[in-house]
Amino acid sequence: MYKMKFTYCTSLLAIAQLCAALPLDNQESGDPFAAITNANYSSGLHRTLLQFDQIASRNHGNRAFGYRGFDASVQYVLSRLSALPPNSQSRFRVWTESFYGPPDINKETIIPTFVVNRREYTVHGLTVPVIRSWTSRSVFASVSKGPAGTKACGAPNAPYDPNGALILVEHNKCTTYTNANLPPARALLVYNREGTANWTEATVPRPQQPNAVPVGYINRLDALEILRQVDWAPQCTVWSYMKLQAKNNLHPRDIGYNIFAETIDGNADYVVVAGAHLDSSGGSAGINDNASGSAALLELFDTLQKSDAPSQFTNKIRFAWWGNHVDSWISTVEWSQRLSDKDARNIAAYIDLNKIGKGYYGILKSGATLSGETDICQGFSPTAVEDGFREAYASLGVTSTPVVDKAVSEDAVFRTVFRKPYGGITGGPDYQCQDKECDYFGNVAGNIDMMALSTRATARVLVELVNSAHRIWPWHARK
Ligand SMILES: *[C@@H]1O[C@H](CO)[C@@H](O)[C@H](O)[C@H]1NC(C)=O
Ligand SMILES: *[C@@H]1O[C@H](CO)[C@@H](O)[C@H](O)[C@H]1NC(C)=O
Ligand SMILES: CC(=O)N[C@H]1CO[C@H](CO)[C@@H](O)[C@@H]1O
Repeated sequence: MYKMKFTYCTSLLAIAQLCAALPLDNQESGDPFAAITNANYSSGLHRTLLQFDQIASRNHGNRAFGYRGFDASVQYVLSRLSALPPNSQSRFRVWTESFYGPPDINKETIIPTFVVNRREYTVHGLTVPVIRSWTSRSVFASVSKGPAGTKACGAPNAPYDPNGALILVEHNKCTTYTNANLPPARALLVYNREGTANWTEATVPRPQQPNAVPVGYINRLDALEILRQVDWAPQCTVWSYMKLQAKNNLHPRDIGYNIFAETIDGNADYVVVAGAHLDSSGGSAGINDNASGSAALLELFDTLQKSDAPSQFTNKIRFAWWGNHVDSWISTVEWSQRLSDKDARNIAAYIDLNKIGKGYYGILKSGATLSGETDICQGFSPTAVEDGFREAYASLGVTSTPVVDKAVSEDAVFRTVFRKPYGGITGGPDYQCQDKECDYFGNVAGNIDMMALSTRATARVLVELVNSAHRIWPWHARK
């Protein structure tokens, strides 16, 4: 079993025990990564967060997707990424990828799409209540198989379960579908019986009474293909997401940008991604939420750009500033679908930084260790990121707090679509100022040193993962 090893020796005893076992080039004196793992990020973070704060002030007080403050945030990050130390070449490749904002469910005809393993399937006639009740434009859930026959119809008035699975059942002339006889359901997807025609919008049965559980209709061949994955390894969770798309794109939509910076050197077969979302919510400068994570990444980028470390990494680091969190992570969802199979395979792990400007030193505990879900089906160590942060914070002498991670943020696609080790850090809920006007620079001003420690912890985890990814995930190696 792989065991994280950190080279940060905090006491004389630790030095004697740990450093003795380390190869020469990792020792403190010759450590090529010390410039980033031991940097004090305080003054840089202070400056960067003030700049995000000013961007919000100049643009109606927010940096929200679809508004001027977001575009200005994108320009700001790009200007930082293109700044170079004198007489030097960039150690990073920098690029942006655009995506469309979510459709307006009040103005447009919406078709839901069901995505399993990056393949899209059309769902017909999804009952409107689900669309209205989804505050977000996509929903992540596991897939499971419902009972056969009339059992699938269930009994009236059984509750919709927001944490339930998307359940596939064969059509059996039910006039109503509820989840009474089913595992907890977020939605039922009904497929046509053998020998019957594919569903169309015109042929899906319309329920006679309001459904307690939302129902949609999916074609048999599609359902059987998905169910084969569920049957293939019963102990593994099959993840999916349902997203809402405009049918005709009649209304203009906002365009957003994800920004990426990836080290030029290093083995492209193992890319450790570290990301944060750049946008704020509508009524807020979003300095803790989540300029804090974006600023930490910018400081790590700057420090790496000025050091020799990027040429020493075994594998690659990719920083990501995601463009839209507020509308259900549409930026990561769209990106995950467009990535080529090769690029998807090459992702080694994901680290998310979210609201690190306040609260505690929270480490997201990955789903695998919470509920016994067996992501090990994929053969990786699902807790690599979590373990890394625990050790990094310990090496910095601070106490960390485990935080339940339901993977409902930018990390969701890494868990459910790519099935890669994921995790990250967060200061926890900011009951006072989240999404409010008071989330301006003053909300975090007293905590910059804390944020700097978290940035340093992130540097340590990044260095460790980027240099060991090929050992943690050897199966992934090329044939
Ligand atoms: C980093 O620098 C700030 C001042 O800019 C200081 O307050 C803080 O204690 C330093 N942190 C560490 C860990 O040395
Ligand atoms: C029925 O739907 C499936 C999957 O959506 C498609 O592959 C198949 O061609 C369709 N069959 C007919 C007769 O249209
Ligand atoms: C404004 C915004 O998108 N805030 C989000 C920041 O991240 C946390 C954790 O993922 C979310 O709960 C917030 O909604």
